[in-house]
Amino acid sequence: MLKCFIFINKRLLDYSGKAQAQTIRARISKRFKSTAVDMEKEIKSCHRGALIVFEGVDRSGKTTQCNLLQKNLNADGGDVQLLKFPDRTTVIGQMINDYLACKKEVEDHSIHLLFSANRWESVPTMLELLNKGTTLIIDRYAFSGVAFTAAKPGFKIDWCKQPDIGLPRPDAVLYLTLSSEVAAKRGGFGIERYEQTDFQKKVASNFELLKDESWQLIDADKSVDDLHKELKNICNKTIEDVQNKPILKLWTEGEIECKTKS
Ligand code: T5A
Repeated sequence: MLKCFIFINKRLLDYSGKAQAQTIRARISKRFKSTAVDMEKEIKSCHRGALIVFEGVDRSGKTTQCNLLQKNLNADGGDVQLLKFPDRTTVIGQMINDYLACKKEVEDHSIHLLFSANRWESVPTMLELLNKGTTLIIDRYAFSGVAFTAAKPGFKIDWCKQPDIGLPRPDAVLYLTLSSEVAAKRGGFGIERYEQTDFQKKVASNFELLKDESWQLIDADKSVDDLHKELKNICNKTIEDVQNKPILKLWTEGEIECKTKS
């Protein structure tokens, strides 16, 4: 395209001085410019979105920050969607909600598998969005699943990981740290099933065992705005870094097959 443009432009030199040549040159430049913009758009649409997970103990501010990021990254021209696990809108999610709100008892192994099933039922949508370039900000993921169940008596980390093996692997896990004492002072603590300080301490020590190279520990004991600025920078960098990388599988080797667009 560029060569063609230079060639035509050279030929137009023969007409130098003629108003007609100026008009033709302007038309070609305009056409070339719009093609370049289209090409840029096409290249961008081939980039995949990033999968960014927020984890942390209860009340560390995950939901507050995820909402702000979705709003402000989109306001800057990004393509960002928010997911939250458990997703309480599905049939499985409603069973989990009743359990968390202490309205129903569910056997501990069963509830663990339901939390995992609630993630797997979102995977087709997640992959479709990632492959079309949408970045996903996820409020809790498989790490919560493991850290919370393994805090119950008789559960081992390794058993707890099994049902989530092979989920899309996050490009970044942003783990918000907050002492359980500060968390307990924040609004609403103690309403749901797992919100007791001793249990949360066990959960926090389990999260420590799940850290890998994709994790970044962020001190969440700061103002909402300061924390947001820090997280937004990390998200922008992650989106940039992973756009041409494959989507990997969680806790196992291999890539997730990318279904190319028609
Ligand atoms: N669970 C989850 C499992 O057992 N297995 C699993 O597989 C999964 C996925 C529900 C429970 O399910 C368990 C873990 C949980 O116990 P949830 O729906 O994420 O998980 O729980 P929520 O109650 O929605 O969220 P959290 O309790 O985790 O709170 P967040 O999202 O960390 O905090 P947020 O943003 O809601 O803020 C809490 C309070 O603090 C204030 C807010 O205004 C709010 O009042 N706040 C701040 N205050 C001061 N400074 C800041 N920087 C603040 N940021 C927020």
